[in-house]
Amino acid sequence: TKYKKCLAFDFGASSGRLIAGVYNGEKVVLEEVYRFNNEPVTINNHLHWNLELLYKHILNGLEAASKDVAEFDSIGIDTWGVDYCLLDKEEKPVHWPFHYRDDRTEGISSKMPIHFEEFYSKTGIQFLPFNTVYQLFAEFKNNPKLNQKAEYLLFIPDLFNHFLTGNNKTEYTIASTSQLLNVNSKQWDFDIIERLGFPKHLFQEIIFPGEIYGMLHEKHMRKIGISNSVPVISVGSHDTASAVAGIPLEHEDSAYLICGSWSLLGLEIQNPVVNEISFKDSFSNEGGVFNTIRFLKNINGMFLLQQLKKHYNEIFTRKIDFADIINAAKLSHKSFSINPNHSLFLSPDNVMEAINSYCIATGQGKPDNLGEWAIAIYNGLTQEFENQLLNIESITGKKIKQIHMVGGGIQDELLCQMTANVTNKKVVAGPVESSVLGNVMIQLFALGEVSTLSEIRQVIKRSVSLKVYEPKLEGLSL
Ligand code: LRH
Repeated sequence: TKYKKCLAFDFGASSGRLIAGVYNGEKVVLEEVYRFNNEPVTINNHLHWNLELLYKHILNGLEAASKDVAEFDSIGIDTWGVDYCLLDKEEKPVHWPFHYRDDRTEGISSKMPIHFEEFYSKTGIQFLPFNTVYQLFAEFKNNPKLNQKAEYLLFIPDLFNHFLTGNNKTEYTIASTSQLLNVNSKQWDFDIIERLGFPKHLFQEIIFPGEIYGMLHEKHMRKIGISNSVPVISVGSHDTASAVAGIPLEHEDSAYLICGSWSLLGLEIQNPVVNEISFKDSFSNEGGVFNTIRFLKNINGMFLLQQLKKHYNEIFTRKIDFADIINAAKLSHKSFSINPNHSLFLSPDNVMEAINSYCIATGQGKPDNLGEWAIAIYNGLTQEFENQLLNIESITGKKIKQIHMVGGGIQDELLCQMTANVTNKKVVAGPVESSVLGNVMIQLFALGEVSTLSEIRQVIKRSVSLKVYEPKLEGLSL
């Protein structure tokens, strides 16, 4: 069999990576080619993507990949959702894209002519203050000249695909996070767009995962030193869409829990569920690969533990890493719990103070050491998983049998075991690299190597090892 080599760029909260997925007709092996920093930059007091540097990193990554003896067959890019870039008539970014944790959308939703219910009934997307629609509304409000200036809207993976190919298209799964796509037609909802006063011409043709975005531009081929062009493939360019594609799901009644900065908990379904209860419980119907719907809820995630490590190390002289946090949580005598989705925890300046305020306000007293802050996070996350699983069961009428946990966060065994314990369900953990695998597999689909989603998942199952956590009822010990 001829090997295929697919290059996957995955842009995560602190780093971006280029990983090669090598397929031999049976399994995929991942090899890291290039890794770079992806911290936001502050410009005029606002948080932005570090655009110029990232563009350089993309080309450096491709150059590194082209030095390898085995040529590569295709490229696919995924990033987190909702962020976008506006380009002018010359196809130049009007400015570097904002990062969704920038605070310019604060309070903006109350100024909009469309209410949550109506948004939800049309788009099926849960309210999150940073959804593209609120970012865009804030941006046009602060800068009315944009109406003349902005010609194209591209989500970040579209923007990078545009750099590589020269084309302007919008990939469906990431567009679905915008709250501007109609949940039934899977096309732009121009009724919403017009009522919000956004120029119609901003919105580009929607293309679906598995289609070709375009061919790598000649100027890049010359720069990186390759002689045959390669397709840039429209993968599930929303990292969560790629992550779901990359889970070895076997049953319709298995839930998934993607553990990154965010915890994304949900089900893969065939048709959107948009009703009063799903609205009240704030569940999204995001677009998935192969025409599926990702019925899911955004819950705060490893971001909280990352902030705990960062803020603790800024304040205390004893420096800690994740192992210290986990041990301290296990040894904590007192128990605390937070609601991880409380607005205190979206972008806290000091997560320990945020936890203290929350615990005091909810009558739990005041945590005051690493173990107590940590256990407040673990309890808060896992109890929220349990609450939302119950909501999923009551909304869909399904009884969830097991939970597939994937993403970097599953390296934390305490999180996996506590999730099994608190939900009283079997947890199947793996793979860590589900976004990258999902990205690579959709490329292999576009190249004609695999033809269905279940075939994709069989390849993944053969390629990774999974770890099972059975629920234990006797406390937290592993
Ligand atoms: C996870 C994620 C999530 C979005 C958030 C902005 O990385 O893409 O699905 O809601 O980041």
